[in-house]
Formats: sequence, structure tokens, C-alpha cells
Amino acid sequence: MSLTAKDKAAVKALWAKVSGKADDIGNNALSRMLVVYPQTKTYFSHWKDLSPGSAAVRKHGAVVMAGVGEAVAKIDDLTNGLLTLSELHAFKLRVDPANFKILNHNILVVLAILFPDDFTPEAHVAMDKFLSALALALAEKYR
Ligand code: HNI
Repeated sequence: MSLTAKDKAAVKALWAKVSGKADDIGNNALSRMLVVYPQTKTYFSHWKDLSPGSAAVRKHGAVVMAGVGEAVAKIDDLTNGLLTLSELHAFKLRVDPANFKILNHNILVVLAILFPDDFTPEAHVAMDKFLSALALALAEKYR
């Protein structure tokens, strides 16, 4: 499961192409997650509006993708790099880690839609592995 040098290079190359649109990716991925997997809405019940593209969804989409960008920068040591964020999700937010996989899926769907030319099978598999490693790192503090 660990990322090879080739995977890391592919993730960095894809991220370099898409990160300028990180806010849009986050907004679309979060909007889809909340519609398609409505059980995820429980964590955001304190927001005024959970509908697709709402101000709260846009804002949090940008926050989440900034976290993904940080993870790309820390790709060589995700576990240590994301410890604080893991602690927050585990103990304060109490997010069931099953939801990380759900969000990852939505991020992949959105990347495929917004960047069909860059989302080659090679980029897809590398990004899938990276997001799985990110989810595992975020789950670190749960154990
Ligand atoms: Ni998550 C807050 C990053 C997945 C529920 N989340 C954050 C913050 C970052 C972040 C960054 C802001 C931290 C801070 O305030 O210091 N979250 C990420 C990343 C992923 C992720 C990188 C996976 C790719 N979070 C999820 C998932 C859920 C989730 C899957 C639930 C379905 N996150 C939250 C909630 C908050 C949050 C809830 C607080 C938001 C708020 O508005 O109160």
C-alpha cells in the first residue's frame, strides 16, 4: 500500500495541475458527499445551509483541500505530518474514519470530471493510493 517514488511523482504532478482550482474541487467534492452520502451531514448540522455550493460548503471545501495540499507537501511522512489534524478529527470532531474513504471517493470523482485529460489511469491509481494513505494517517490517533 505504501506509495512508490513513481506514485509520489504522479501525485505531485497532478496536484501541480489542479491545485489552482483547489477551492472548486473542494466545493464540488463536499457538495457531492453531502448529497450522495447524507449520513455525512450529521457532522455539519451546525451549518446554516448544507446544500450544494452554499457559502459554508464552499468555505469548508477550501479548508479541506488546503489540508490535502499540506498532505501533498508532507507526502514522505504523512503519519507524523497529519498528527494534529488526526487528533482533531478523532477527539474533538469525532468523525468516524469510514467517512474519510467516502470523501476520498468524491474527490476522485470530481478530479475526473474537472480534469479529464490529466486524470489518466496512472494519475488515478497514484491519487487513489495517496488519498488512502492520507485517510490512514488521519485515522492514526484513533487507535
Ligand atoms: Ni475535516 C475540519 C481537513 C475529512 C469533518 N477538516 C477540518 C479542518 C481541516 C480538515 C484542515 C479544519 C481544522 C482546524 O480548524 O484546525 N478533513 C480534512 C481532510 C480530510 C477531512 C484533509 C480528508 C481528506 N472531515 C473529513 C470528513 C469529515 C470531516 C470525511 C466528515 C464527514 N472536518 C470535519 C468537521 C470539521 C473539520 C466537522 C469542523 C468544521 C466546522 O465547520 O466546524
